[in-house]
Amino acid sequence: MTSGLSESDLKGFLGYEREKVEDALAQALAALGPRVPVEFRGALEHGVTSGGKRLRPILCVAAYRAAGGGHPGIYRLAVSLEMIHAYSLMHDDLPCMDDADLRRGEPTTHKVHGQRSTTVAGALLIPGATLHAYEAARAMGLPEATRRELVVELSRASGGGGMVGGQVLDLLGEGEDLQAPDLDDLHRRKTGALLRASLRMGGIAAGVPPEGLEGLDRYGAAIGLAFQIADDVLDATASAKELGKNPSDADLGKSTYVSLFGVQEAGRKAGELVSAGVTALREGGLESRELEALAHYIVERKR
Ligand code: GRG
Repeated sequence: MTSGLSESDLKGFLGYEREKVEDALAQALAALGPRVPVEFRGALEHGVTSGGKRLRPILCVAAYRAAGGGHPGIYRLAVSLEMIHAYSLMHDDLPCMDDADLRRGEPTTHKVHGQRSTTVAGALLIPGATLHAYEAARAMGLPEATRRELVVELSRASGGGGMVGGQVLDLLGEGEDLQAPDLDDLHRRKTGALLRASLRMGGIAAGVPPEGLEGLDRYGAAIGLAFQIADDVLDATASAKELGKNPSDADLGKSTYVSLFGVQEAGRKAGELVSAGVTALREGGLESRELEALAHYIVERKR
């Protein structure tokens, strides 16, 4: 039993939501593709459709529903987060960053389509995702102020104070012994900001009241960090084959929650963050078995 949903209900929920997300992503690609020069379309398609848990859009949709939203167009909005996530992985795997050959059990995008196409396709996804979020919010009939708010959320989470800023800290931290406050700051930005924005965007699209948004925000911040701690534990305890990716943090000389605290203590911290996230949600007046189950899934996943 994963708190919130039984294991089989969670499996069914994730399978169903992933399918809906894949459909919305295929439609996003179909809209973006014709505006992209033909030679870059292969890299674009590879980066966006090569699998993955689709966690960010699923969190966004679950937050939307928890906040009372019911428009089916939420999937279109939610995949703007996955478009940013996809670009970040494509660029992260490039030789000038982590230089990875393997992602999601398959060769990385630049290994298949080359560095030039991967760089271009990734760059195209950034404004592509922003525009996509704006258009999706319009199609949902959301007021102009809400559309702008959603685009600001996505852009802020992706930018210098968020994911890109965190990636810069990550690159600068290679070979350094980072301590807990620095590691928290790095990961709140690099991984946490987009996960947190996933929750906030779902809430904003549903017109959640301020205390509900605060609950989603605190839940998002807590599970964002828990996600990273779980990632570090997996990185230290599972093989590249099991994880479907390389190189490991140790190969790259990165400080991790495991190098700082050890596997057991890191796992305990992740568990505490999950509980804090679920409590924050309830304090915000939101009841969601799906979000509760997702919080547990984030730290119990095997990939
Ligand atoms: C130009 C400095 C600069 C940055 C560009 C490359 C980049 C932007 C950002 C990298 C951000 C990054 C790689 C964050 C890691 C997040 C993370 C833990 C990814 C794994 O997420 P999962 O497990 O992946 O959700 P799946 O495969 O399931 O989609």
